[in-house]
Amino acid sequence: MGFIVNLLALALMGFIVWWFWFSRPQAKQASASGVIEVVVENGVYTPARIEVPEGAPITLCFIRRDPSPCAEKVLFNELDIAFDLPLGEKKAVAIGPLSAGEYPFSCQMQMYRGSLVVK
Ligand SMILES: [Cu+2]
Repeated sequence: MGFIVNLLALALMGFIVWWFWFSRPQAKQASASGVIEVVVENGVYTPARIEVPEGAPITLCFIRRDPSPCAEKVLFNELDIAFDLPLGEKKAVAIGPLSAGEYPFSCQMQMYRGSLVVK
């Protein structure tokens, strides 16, 4: 009996490790056109980490699926950029070119969080 419990515990641990490993937000690279779609839903930006090459202009295309007011604004504090997201529509925002660095973005309450990484 104890053996089976141990086996179950081991399986559970394996599952948890697997879950944390694979559920980590994947960084997304900009396509050749420089357009990156970002879905705003369930409290997260997807992708939450966007990698772009230094010196290239990019367009972030936000798609807001979350009706809560929390999701309605996007702020790039370091870039002095702020804009509203219409619900259910695409909102394209041209950014850059930027110098290398990390530029966090968020909703006005800092619940949605993302990062634009320029390399
Ligand atoms: Cu918010």
